[in-house]
Amino acid sequence: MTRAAQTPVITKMTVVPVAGYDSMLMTLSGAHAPWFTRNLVILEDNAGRTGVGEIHGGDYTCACLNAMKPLVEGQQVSRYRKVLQQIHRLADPAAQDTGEGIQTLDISRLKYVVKSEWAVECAMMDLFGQFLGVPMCELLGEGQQRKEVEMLGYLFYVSDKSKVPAGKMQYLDESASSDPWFRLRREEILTPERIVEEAEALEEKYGFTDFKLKGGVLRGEEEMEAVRALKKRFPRARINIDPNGAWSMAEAVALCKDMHGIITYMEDPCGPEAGYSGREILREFKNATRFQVATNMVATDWRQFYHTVSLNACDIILADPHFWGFDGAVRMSQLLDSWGLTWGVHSNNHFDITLAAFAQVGAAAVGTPAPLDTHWIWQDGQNLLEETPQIVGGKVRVPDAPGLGVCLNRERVREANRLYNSLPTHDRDDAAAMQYLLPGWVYDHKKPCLVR
Ligand code: GKR
Ligand code: MG
Repeated sequence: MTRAAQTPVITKMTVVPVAGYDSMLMTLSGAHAPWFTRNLVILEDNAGRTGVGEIHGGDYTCACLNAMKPLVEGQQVSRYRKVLQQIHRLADPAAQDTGEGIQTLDISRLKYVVKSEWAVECAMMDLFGQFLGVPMCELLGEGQQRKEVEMLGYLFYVSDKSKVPAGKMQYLDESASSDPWFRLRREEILTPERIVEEAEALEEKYGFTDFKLKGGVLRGEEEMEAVRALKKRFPRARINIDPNGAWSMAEAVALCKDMHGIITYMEDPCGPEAGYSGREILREFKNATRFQVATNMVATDWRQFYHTVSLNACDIILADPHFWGFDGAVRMSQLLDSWGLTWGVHSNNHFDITLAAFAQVGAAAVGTPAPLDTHWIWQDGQNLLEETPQIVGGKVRVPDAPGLGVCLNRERVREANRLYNSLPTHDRDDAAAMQYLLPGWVYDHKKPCLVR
């Protein structure tokens, strides 16, 4: 009798918490700290291969990953679905997780929307793809759909970092860089003219043709002025704005009524109010404006997705693989495409491992995806890979190499881990830096962060 064929066995799972530097990016939640954190999963198998995955940072996610080790080590790389099933069976929901998700962008809840096991899925698929000699996107959904994946230029307002006392929170200074984008991204950018400069620098460096402006910072009218200036400068660009639900429905309708032909679609313009869920309010916003609506806030799991679709509340679902899994995100693209809806990807600050993972998931997504979000342009230069996938002409090329198609730079990973260990806190806190700009500032999900 012949023995069943064996695929390589995972001999070791290592979880490496890492950190990198960020700009003083402004959002409804406040001001980004000078650093951001992530967790890496590094798997080794008995064929001498290494698989990697990257996911959100913080102690909670790190502890969840460490607890999974006994379920991963000793398993064959081909059994990744079984391993994930086991993790799901045995995982206890966090006692503090109300299941509410991030309808009000309360970032303390993001860690429950992010599912740490998807970093394990990524690393196992990386190994399995390497074993089979095929890129990860060929293992997802209906296989590889495209060789290049369109990304958008993610524009942020940026505050003046010198307002934060030196020695308290030290932001990176790149004023001596020879790269115009690297210099600009660490400077203050708070006016429509500066937002246009930001887009110009991004077009020049990465060739983006589409842009998203992160709103929820200034008064809605001022942000719309920036959007108009962008459209004037880039008439062919698809432009959207995402205030993360900061506006009331009445405000959102008033702000958007004259924006047809300028804005391509709206992302989470309003959220829950007056006892109605964000899904119901977005449906009413669509009725009133006829704008297409994208979300990463009201559909973050399959149950929320059911209600979003039942109400026809959104047209574009930004299926972050860290929320939905890689298999889940691509499955979502199949559903959306067959219903005439659109798929995209949401992001948070990340390293280039996630950029490579977005390339794989974007390559496998069925239909015509919206250009994918990425924060990586704010981190470019702090890469953890030997060869970082490049964004050229606004697109990231899917590596031909098998699996995720990447190779870790171990020294850079060690450095990023050293930075992580030197930080006062590992969880995202956008209020701390904000309080230097506006003393006593507290989060209010219905008020842009600089409007108090
Ligand atoms: O980086 O602060 C940020 C963003 O505001 C992020 O937290 C959002 O989740 O980019 C995200 C979005 O599209 O809503
Ligand atoms: Mg969003």
